[in-house]
Amino acid sequence: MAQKVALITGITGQDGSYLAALLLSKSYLVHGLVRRSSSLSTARVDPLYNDPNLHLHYGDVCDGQALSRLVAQVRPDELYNLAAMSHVAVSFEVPEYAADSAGLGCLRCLEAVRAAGLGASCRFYQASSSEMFGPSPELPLTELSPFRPRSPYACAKLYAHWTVATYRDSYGMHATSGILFNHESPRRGRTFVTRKVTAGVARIAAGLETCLRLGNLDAARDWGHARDYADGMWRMLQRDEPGDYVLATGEMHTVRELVERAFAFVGVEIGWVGERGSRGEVGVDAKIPGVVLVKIDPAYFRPSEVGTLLGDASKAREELGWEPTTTFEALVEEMMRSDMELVAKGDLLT
Ligand code: NDP
Ligand code: GDR
Repeated sequence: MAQKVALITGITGQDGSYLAALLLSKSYLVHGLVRRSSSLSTARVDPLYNDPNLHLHYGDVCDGQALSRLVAQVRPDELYNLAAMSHVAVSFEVPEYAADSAGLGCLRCLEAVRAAGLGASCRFYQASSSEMFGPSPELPLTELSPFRPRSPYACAKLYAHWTVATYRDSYGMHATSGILFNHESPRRGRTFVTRKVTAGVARIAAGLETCLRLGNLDAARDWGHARDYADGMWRMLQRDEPGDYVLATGEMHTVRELVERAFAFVGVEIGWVGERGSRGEVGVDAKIPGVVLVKIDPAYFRPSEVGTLLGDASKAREELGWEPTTTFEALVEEMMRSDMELVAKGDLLT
């Protein structure tokens, strides 16, 4: 059988690195799109660098011409579009760029596939997001739940999501959207709340920092492990029929629980005092006697917030045989362990 060829945009990100490793382990030829920056951005894929089946190319999903050239050159059997400005809070500061990368980026990928004459052969995966649901009165959320996006990021992702459905219906393309709930790992960027907390607590335990500054502690998310979700992406493209699939654990935890669990890992039991972290409340929130460990900082509140997100992945379980394998407790433990090791090696000094 001919070797399968995959192209991953966003290969340098958390998910891209897990997906690349998975596809290489399945003997794919993997091409990755790397956004040029003044400093190296390939740390997450460095361990794969010497694999002869991995090829990295400079490009940008905001540059349609270069993208089209690359797709025509590598002629992928599977294209995974993971590239995006992926930070919800930051999207309020750079809304146009969020729309360009997360929204139009998807359109450019689909057009590049069509322009290369691969519309009938290339299977396409779009990284859709649970943020598209926004605040919802009914939980858990499924593929059929209504969308109420509440951030420039979510609006851009919803544009991409409907574009995928439109190309599927209009041109018969094998175009699939994975509506993924939050997934984390030791490779998560440090400005996302899970990694901010585990890296922060590891630094506090080592005496490198005194206090964590956080926003809405009452926000609740359905947190899974990125490795499981990369496996789900691949499974979606192995189906004969394209479609939409929710990937989620079906369990929801608050940021407060995350903080408590991370501190418990280093043997610190924190008591909560003062204000409870609702919008606009500023002040001391958690401490052990005499030591303030968590402060609520209004800088980390968003202009509009999605308070709770909980998913129902029944369709993925039934049609893809997909199962999340990592519990919230195990996830926090793995991230804490990894950040403690990085601190010990002197790799988390700032
Ligand atoms: P990351 O932020 O870790 O990675 C994003 C990737 O996109 C990076 O490789 C980044 O490059 C790249 N990128 C950003 N802008 C551009 C651009 N203009 N052109 C080319 N590449 C670009 O995100 P994740 O790995 O966590 O997520 C992957 C995708 O899945 C994203 O689209 C995200 O929005 C979506 N998603 C993520 C979820 C999660 O919980 N992790 C849940 C649902 C959806 P660089 O390294 O240079 O910054
Ligand atoms: P999210 O992830 O916005 O869900 O988007 P993030 O970890 O940024 O926030 C989760 C929740 O925690 C609250 N929060 C804080 N968040 C951050 N970043 N920093 C803080 O200090 C803080 N304090 C409280 C947030 O308000 C929020 O409610 C992620 C991204 O990966 C998206 O790309 C993806 O689409 C969605 O998950 C599903």
